[in-house]
Amino acid sequence: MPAIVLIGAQWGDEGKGKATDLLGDRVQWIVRYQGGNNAGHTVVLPDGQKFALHLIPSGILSPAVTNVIGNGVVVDPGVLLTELSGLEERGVDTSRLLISADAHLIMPYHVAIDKVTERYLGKAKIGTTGRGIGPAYQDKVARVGVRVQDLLDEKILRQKVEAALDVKNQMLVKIYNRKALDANQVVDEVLTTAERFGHRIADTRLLLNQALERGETVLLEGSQGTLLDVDHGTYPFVTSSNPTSGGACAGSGIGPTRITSVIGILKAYTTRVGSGPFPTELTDDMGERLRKVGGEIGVTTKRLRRTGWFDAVIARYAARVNGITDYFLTKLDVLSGLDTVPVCVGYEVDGRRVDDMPMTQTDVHHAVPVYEELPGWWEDITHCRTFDELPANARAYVERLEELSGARVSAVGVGPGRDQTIVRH
Ligand code: 2SA
Ligand code: GDP
Ligand code: MG
Repeated sequence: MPAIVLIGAQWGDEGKGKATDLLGDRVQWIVRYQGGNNAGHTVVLPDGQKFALHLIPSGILSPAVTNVIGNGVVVDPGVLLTELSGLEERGVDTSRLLISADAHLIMPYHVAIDKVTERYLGKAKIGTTGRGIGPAYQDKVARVGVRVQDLLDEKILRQKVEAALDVKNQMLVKIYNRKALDANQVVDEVLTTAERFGHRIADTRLLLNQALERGETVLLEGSQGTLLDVDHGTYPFVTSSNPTSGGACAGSGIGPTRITSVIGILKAYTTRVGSGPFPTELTDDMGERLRKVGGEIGVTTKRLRRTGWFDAVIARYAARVNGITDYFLTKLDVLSGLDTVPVCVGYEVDGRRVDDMPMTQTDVHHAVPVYEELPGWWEDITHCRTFDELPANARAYVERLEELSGARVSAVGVGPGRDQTIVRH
């Protein structure tokens, strides 16, 4: 009766979509437990077809899997329908998608407030995806959110939207000089949309626990990454949910004793999209090279991702915070063609050497990476399928990262395709 958690170990975009897809034939259920359509998970099928998933779990492309949008997710109803019809147009069977009755809805006012807040923050902006994620979670915690189950009771829905707009319209009009939203229009629109997915609303907490009791396997797919976690990340430059493994229980209704392994997805270098500290960031030609060769462009917003060298302080931190049992090291192929590859083994903070994530954000901002130079390799490794086929220096790179990172590296990615994976354990 195992539950497996799969999380991003850095700032997201480590290749979680590919890893989830890879496990699709070994699990019966795949669950998204936090975030919303801020996520962008890429899956490349064996026939070369490429899919970008935002709200729907990456398991939708595995025919035998039941997919769940868990209670911890925030759901934009319009985006859900667009994503569903986009998949259906490409011949994907979407009948196996359920949505938790307890998930919260992203309403049009959340999107408006997200965008306008960022604009007003100016240089201090978080660099959000503008999808209304933060404002929707704010309402959830403030206990004024609208939940998926409210779509089943029009009277309650109207009451909640009217109460919310009483406050939000004041904010939009008086503070941000924007137009007020009409409660009736918001409700009518959301109800029209909901008619098309009402049959998917379910008590997913109960269904998942019953599945575990029957001995089925559940994969909990994190989005974003450890350092974007609202508790454990580089606050305030974070998302508004818990992408770390702890969030998987709260966001799905599965108890922690069910979890048997935690797979950390770790890129062979580092990227970040949005504002905030990034100790190993490269703002020179080498950063541009990593972005170009690695195709580092936001899947949701098309923003260019910031790039930098591998940071072992982050990997060790992620191993601890998530209880990682196995690392899947992705995008090793992107590093081919370098004479040497620097790896950050620790930081220097105001003249002090530190090996672990500093306690304060001020120190994270001041952290200067201490590098170890590892010899590079020039061979194209995208066709390698066993660890032994890799050039000696590429193997040594993986082994050194494993030593530094606090968990074994069980798989290595050498390309975006499902088969471009070397399984070690
Ligand atoms: P938000 O919109 O409130 O969650 O933004 C807060 C911060 O979280 C970051 N964030 C992400 N970082 C990496 N990847 C994400 N998904 C997309 C992708 C991003 C894109 O797969 O490329 O397309 O831009 C993601 N989602 C949220 C965000 O950049 C803020 O730093
Ligand atoms: P996610 O948000 O963690 O699912 O990752 P994204 O889809 O946002 O970004 C990862 C990108 O890397 C996608 O374009 C993937 O197709 C690609 N990718 C995943 N694994 C590998 C790999 O091992 N090598 C290469 N070159 N690309 C990979
Ligand atoms: Mg992504």
